Amino acid sequence: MTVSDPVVEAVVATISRSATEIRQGLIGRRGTADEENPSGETQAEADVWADELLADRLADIDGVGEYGSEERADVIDCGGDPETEPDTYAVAVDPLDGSSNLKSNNAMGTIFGVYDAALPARGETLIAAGYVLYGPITTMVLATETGVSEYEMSGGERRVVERDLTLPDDPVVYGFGGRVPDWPDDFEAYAREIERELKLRYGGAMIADVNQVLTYGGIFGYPGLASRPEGKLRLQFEGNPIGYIVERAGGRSSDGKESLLALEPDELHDRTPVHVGNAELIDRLEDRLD
Ligand code: P6P
Repeated sequence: MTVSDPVVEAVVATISRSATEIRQGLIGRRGTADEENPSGETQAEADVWADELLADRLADIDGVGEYGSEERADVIDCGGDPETEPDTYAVAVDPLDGSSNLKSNNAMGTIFGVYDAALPARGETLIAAGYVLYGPITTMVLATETGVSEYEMSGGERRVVERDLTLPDDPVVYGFGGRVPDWPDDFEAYAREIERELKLRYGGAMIADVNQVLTYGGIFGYPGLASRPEGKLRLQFEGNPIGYIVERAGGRSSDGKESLLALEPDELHDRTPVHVGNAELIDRLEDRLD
């Protein structure tokens, strides 16, 4: 099932074709590079390699005006201005979300967002967002204005397995990042309520945990911490794309106060608290947080 916008379809097809190669390329790249990413985190060899592979291929697409990555300090100018030129977009990528799971061989993935604006941009300017999940099966979840679809990936191609993916009404799972002693009191109180109602599913890679929420219903959150009130996750590369997907699937996103997609970014690598899941759980969270 292709996407109607030809530029978005070209981006999605390029990432689909690269997914099999990235998964195969993880073998032998489980070490760390001698570099840090712009967020000050030690890069995995695979982070750098996957970013270079995706940058080369996505920057070449007509209609991709900019490429931004969690692994790069600055946006790459691909020869178009998403602010002034029609059908010209900015692509933001987290090449390997959860790459620290490589060492333990646990799930991780690639996140992408297609913004109809120059980066850094508000999530409301997204026209498509998705992720590839390197799990037992390589799958892609893709959200556009028309809804959310899930694909199984094989041999560089994608096959649709779910055309209208929506959050189940009755939540089942939850996963909250950060250490409990570092949670603000109001978030801890909320977490104590939720842990009595739902089952814990937290694996260290946001998209694998979010995929559980999309499959079973529930909530994933990485709150602002006492030691880091801005939270850990990046707005452009993690919060906005995942918020877009979950909202298109009938759920909500929030930084604790409002939809992630409404947040006005200052910098390309801004961090934000991220909460996504069933609307009633997000509403309750916002009511709980002072
Ligand atoms: P922690 C991975 O590094 C990531 O950015 C998200 O994918 C994940 O949800 C979170 O950080 C894990 O953080 O503190 O549990 O290691």
